[in-house]
Amino acid sequence: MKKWWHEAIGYQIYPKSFQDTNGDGIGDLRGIIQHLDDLVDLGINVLWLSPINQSPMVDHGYDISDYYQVDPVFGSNEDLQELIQQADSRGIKILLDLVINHTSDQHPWFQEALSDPTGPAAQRYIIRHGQDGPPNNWRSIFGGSAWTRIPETDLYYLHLFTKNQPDLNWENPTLRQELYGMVRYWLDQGLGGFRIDAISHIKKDWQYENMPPDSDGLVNGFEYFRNVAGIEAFLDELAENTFRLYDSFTIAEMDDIQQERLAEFIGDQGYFSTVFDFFHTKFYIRQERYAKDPLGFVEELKEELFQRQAYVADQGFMTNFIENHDKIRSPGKFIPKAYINEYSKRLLAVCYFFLRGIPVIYQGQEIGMEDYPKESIHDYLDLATHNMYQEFLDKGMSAEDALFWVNLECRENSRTPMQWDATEQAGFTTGEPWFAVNPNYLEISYAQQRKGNSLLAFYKKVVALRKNEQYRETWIYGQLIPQFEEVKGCIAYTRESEAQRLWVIANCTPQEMRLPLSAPRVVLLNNYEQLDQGTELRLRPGQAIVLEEER
Ligand code: TEU
Ligand code: CA
Repeated sequence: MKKWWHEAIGYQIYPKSFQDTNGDGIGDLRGIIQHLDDLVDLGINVLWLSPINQSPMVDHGYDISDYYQVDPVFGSNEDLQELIQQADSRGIKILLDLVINHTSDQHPWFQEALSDPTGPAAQRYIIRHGQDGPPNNWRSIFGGSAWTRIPETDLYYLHLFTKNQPDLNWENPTLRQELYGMVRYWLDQGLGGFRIDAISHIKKDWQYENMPPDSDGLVNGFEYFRNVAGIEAFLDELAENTFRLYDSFTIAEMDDIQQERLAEFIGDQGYFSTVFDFFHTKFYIRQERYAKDPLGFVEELKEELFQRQAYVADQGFMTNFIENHDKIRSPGKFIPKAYINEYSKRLLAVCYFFLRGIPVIYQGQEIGMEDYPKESIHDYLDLATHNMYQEFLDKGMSAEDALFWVNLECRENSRTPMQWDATEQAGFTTGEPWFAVNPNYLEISYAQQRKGNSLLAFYKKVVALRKNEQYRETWIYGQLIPQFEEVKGCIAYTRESEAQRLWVIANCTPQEMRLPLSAPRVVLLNNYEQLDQGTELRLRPGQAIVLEEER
């Protein structure tokens, strides 16, 4: 069945870092409104905002203290209303971030629970007795015990993320209805839908068992709190009471769904429209390995990519992305250091944008923003980052090495302010930015790329080709067939429908690549100016192209 959101081309905004308009150093909703025309220009039609609800910002908004209010730092509920309308009038649907695995510890619900931890209101959270310590040895996803003691009691509450993000008790039917009511409230405001945070964790294995611990006495208990049997009842009820009533578009943050169960999650009657395809998040290019085995990385990635594309094909649509606010920037993640440049950034865009599924761009990706390694751990703000550093130290790493690894892998790399122009603070703010601007804004900025043959211009071409009337049906519904799989360092596939055969070919090696593709084809996209087509196809190092086969 065709759905409106099959045509979605998404863009993620991390509001704190997008555009400040009042000089307080923090991005805001007016800043987003100000740039709507840029987004129209880029060609996107769905805009996902990381959380903007009222929050103490311990996890930058992923800790909500009032689901019904926009945090004053971002603006007002009226500003949001205006954003929704202004976006709508430009053909852009807004997705808010739905954070319902946990709340902030400052949420009145939790404050109520603390004041009477055995009373009925406390049933909204997961509170257990501990004997000489926490109820079990689960480690929080962000490090440390997943339990925190409630002062003056032997009771502990569960938090899979920071201790300021207590997990909600989804077993409580009253709580579930309260959440559904809140979701409907927002859908009534004219949203396109939601990106749904950490939703794979809402069901816990009710036995809360201890498991064999690591050296710190704790254990990663994912099998007890990720996609646990019984979660489907919650998800179905959620969808039935909210999303399905509005034909909304939902992207769930839900990794590790069993392959056989995908249709149940994202099929026609699924709980969500789509889920992010996280398969690539574990891949990071490493210099030492690259030196010994230059193409091993691409080969492994390619194998898994095509396997994923094949198994999802009959079940639904995944959402494809190469960056978000929880990962480092894509150039540092996928490209060997010596080859990070305008060409290779274009190659990344070509490789993922034409896969089967919904493409999403993360703010700054379209201008090629890069990681910003810090000189001191104190320059980082994120709790998860600091916990990561501490865990490295606990494992016996030197402070220098720990910082090296944090710089390589920590999620704050992608949270530096958007680089709009070459003025002070990259045009992000007239004040002091909440998080330091990457000093490379003099070389990499939006203003500089507005004209000419820039990465931004290339992204516009990519989006335009993905939306082009002539090819759109094939990009959305056509089959994906891997090509030249045996050619090392080549990522290539065709997208096929009865009427068309479109080729996407990328030479991910630093050498020329020759491919047996003889008949000339129409070049739809090319990250270089030229293409050598003769009796065979000759790709330059790092060349990536899209061709149409003439039939
Ligand atoms: O991220 C959840 C998160 O940390 C995942 O990467 C996690 O490892 C996965 O769910 C395990 O299956 C989301 C947000 O994107 C992040 O920014 C927040 O900090 C987090 O939830 C807590 O709300
Ligand atoms: Ca501001």
